[in-house]
Amino acid sequence: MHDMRTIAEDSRLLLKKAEKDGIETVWDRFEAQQPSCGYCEMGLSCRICVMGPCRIDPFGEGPQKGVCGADADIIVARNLCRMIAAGAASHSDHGRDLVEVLEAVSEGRAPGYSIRDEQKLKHLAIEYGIAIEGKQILKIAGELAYAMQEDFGTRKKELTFVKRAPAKRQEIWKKIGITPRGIDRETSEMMHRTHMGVDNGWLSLLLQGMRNALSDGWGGAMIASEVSDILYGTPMPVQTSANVGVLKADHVNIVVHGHNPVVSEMILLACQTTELVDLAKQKGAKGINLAGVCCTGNELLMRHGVAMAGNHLTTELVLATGAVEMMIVDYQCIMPAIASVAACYHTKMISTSDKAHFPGMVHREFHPDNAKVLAIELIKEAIENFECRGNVYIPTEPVASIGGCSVEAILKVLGGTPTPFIDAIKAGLIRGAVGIVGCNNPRIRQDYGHVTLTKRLIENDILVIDTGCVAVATAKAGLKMPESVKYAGAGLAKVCTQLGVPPVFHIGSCVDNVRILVLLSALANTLGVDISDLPVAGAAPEWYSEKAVAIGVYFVASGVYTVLGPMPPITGSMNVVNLLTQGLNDVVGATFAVEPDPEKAAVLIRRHIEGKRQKLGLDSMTI
Ligand code: BF8
Ligand code: SF4
Repeated sequence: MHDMRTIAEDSRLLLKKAEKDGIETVWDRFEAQQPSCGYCEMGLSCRICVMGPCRIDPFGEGPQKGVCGADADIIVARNLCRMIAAGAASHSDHGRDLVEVLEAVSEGRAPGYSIRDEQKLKHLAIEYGIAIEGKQILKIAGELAYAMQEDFGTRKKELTFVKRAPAKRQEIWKKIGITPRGIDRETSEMMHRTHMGVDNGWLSLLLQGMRNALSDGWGGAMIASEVSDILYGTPMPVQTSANVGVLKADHVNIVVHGHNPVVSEMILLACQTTELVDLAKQKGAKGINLAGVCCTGNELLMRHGVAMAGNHLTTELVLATGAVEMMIVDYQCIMPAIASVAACYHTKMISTSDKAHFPGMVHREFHPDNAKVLAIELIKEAIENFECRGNVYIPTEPVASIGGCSVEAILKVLGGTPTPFIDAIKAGLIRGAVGIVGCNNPRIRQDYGHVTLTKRLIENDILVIDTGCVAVATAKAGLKMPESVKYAGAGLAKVCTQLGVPPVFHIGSCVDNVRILVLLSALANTLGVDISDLPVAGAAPEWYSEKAVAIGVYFVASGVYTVLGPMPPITGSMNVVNLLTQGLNDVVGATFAVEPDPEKAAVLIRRHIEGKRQKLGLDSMTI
């Protein structure tokens, strides 16, 4: 049975252990929810106001309108747009937290934090029109934080980073009126428009949905990614390892979970202090072992090579090892069930964000001014907890992997410009590139979508760039070492071998999907074309979250054809389905496709890439 739930060996073995220990997991709860509500699956239920809740009968026999008169198109579009708004808000609020840390650093209110990439700080300040000549670095940081905060509000006509997009793309956005103005403004307007009795045009709603998503991709998430680099360093290639085997039976194990490096970076610093390492040794451990899960894990992996214990569906199972002294969480993708798993073992569960409380966790709130001290206190408590440990079961050996493939790192490997990469594409050695992003979802066998699609693409000479939980899946599957070229086609293998890089690049956490936008803009600008002309695509084979919806929509609105695994809740409106899968081609030059089978998704993507190659006048194969 567990084989059907996951392809990851560590998850499979730990599921057996969890069963033995009487632990309920996400898969059990998923099964208990079946069959799920058909109205909700089709997007046909509405609970926006209390004249309802309402539902539309998809068979045409029952009601075709809600109490207010909203039809299927309106209800489906509104529901989707509210998903985009929630996703954009999540990334963007994460970005705001980083800007506030940057501001606190500039004012000397954040002990332990610093400016680690002055170069990037200066570049961004210039991009924001700030004069930097003769100014102290902290002064520049303060002015940049202020200017970025302006991007969140309503004082501008367009976001600063919109200028990063190719000119042709900016023109398209302008022409159809979806250039994002303020980060918070677009989310706020989206929520306004979807209130009962405001925007009842399914098309105009979806256009605002795209503008909202763009305010995430070219706004809030881009700020989150860039400011993280300023504060914690721009990633460069780094050796790491992945799967539950990164936990060490003879060490104090601490796991960070969530998304924002504001907390996890301080935890890392605390774990490295000699005093605490000595304390761990006094308590009979060999040292302190910090590991990550989900995206805050990716943040630490990218910048410091911190090992990765697992992705979304492994988060409960990591605790079932009995080897974790403390799990420290911030926000996003943290299942509220997780503390009840920890309660079966000695693991202490700590929540840290004023925005995110969880049942069964001890709440210890992190702010820039107390983070350093609090991190040390927590690690001490984790060390004290080592002696409470019971039996430990760490069933697998970790798999070696390379992370840290920021755009800067990729350009460095290429000698400073994208030209060698473009030459390899022109020569047909590399057919194209695909960004595979997103989550795990119990609807799909864990990691099967990610790993199968990645393998099919690289064996057909398509470079894969991944983030988030996909990046963890392919690391666990051993696809991220230079030796992994054995899985690649001859052309891609040749280029990767020459450069000494793997055929699958780990480009970061989910907010780092914006690095893909920056990379695509660089490629498009070098070729003098739009992003939608490039032989590239996006995919989210196992997505689950509202954030993933926002990401998918900003990919498509930026001109990237994107294939989803799970079907979004839109099938109740053929107008919405047709627009997203066909009509958008005429509007933004890209569409969505939905294909749960990764083998078939690979064929769709290869066809798309070969089509784009042909249009660009590059050689073409028939698939
Ligand atoms: O932001 S990939 S399950 S952990 S939502 Fe969450 Fe999805 Fe993982 Fe990261 Ni992204
Ligand atoms: Fe029903 Fe309209 Fe209210 Fe939605 S907004 S719950 S469709 S009355």
